[in-house]
Amino acid sequence: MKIEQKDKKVFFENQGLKKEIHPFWLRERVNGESFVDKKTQQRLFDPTEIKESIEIDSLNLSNNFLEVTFNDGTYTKLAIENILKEFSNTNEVKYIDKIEWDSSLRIFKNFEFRDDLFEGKEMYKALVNFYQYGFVIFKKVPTKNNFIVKFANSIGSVRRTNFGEFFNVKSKPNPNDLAYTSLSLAPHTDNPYRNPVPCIQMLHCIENEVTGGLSTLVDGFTVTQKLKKDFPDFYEILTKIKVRFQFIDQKVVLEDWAEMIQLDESGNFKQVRFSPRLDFVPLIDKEKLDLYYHARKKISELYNSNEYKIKFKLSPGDLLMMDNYRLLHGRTSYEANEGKRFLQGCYIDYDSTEGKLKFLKRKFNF
Ligand SMILES: O=C(O)CCC(=O)C(=O)O
Ligand SMILES: [Fe+2]
Repeated sequence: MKIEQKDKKVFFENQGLKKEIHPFWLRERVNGESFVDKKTQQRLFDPTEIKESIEIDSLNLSNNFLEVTFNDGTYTKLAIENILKEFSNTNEVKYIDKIEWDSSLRIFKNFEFRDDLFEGKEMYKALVNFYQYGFVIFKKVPTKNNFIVKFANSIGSVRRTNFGEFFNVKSKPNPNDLAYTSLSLAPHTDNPYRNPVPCIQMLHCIENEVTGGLSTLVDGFTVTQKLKKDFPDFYEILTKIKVRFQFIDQKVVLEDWAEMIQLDESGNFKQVRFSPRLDFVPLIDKEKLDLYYHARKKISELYNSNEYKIKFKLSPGDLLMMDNYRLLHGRTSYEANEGKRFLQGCYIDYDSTEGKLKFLKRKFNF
């Protein structure tokens, strides 16, 4: 890709294709001190007030910069690199390739907590790890005073729900969710009934004295790729039918309709939802339902099979951060009389991790 100029016009060339850049587009990017606030990098002018007949009066193109004077008298010097960056218009985290994994995943790098973790290079590496594998584990995270909230707010902002800012995962009387029992939990994604679904879940282990109660994780991305390859009809129907997910509590009824495998506008993986205690397929044709039920059974078998599941024990101080759009999580059962098992959980959204990652990338010039 490169930038060229001819007859007071600016062009960008990409793979042999040359196109003119709209002068208005360049005028909007005028970046002198009186046009853009240095601190916030926000515009000090309203681009909707620029006259539509804007044209270029003079141009100077060097290796790194484009200097433009417009017919309304404004002048700007733009970095070529910044212009080219806007052409691809892709989110930086999309460049981090997902690494598919299954039960053979053995070594995963852990990141140790320290007071300056959130501003340092280790956090950048941890976030890259998170985007590659869909999860990351932090060690030795302080366990007093609901530290998870501070932790989450140091990456971004806690996403509060009707469960509160955070929730205590322990076996309790009259639970409103099976998470608050000592029963095993099959692989599931959290809160598929919310709109939007919380993007990222954190689970922080405070105490874990029981022999069971192992944590389980499954890569929904790996499993859906497998389904797509081996059972295309099942994949197809699960990406098409919008299922109703519901959660009914004392003071709230939460419902949302969505596909079990949701694709983005280019047909690529976006999100999985799976929580077979909370899903209700609409009343559609019997033949379609027949296929749907077979497909759901197959994906459930894959999610639950030992081929894709990793199992590990969280120790006090361990904080697991996982992508709730990509991974499924669960736990094995435990005997509550044996000792204490206490985790604290909360959610954050992608703007938190993306915002932090981009900030650190710029800070360290990665
Ligand atoms: O107890 C656990 O390890 C996980 C519980 C759970 O699924 C949750 O809190 O979302
Ligand atoms: Fe859960």
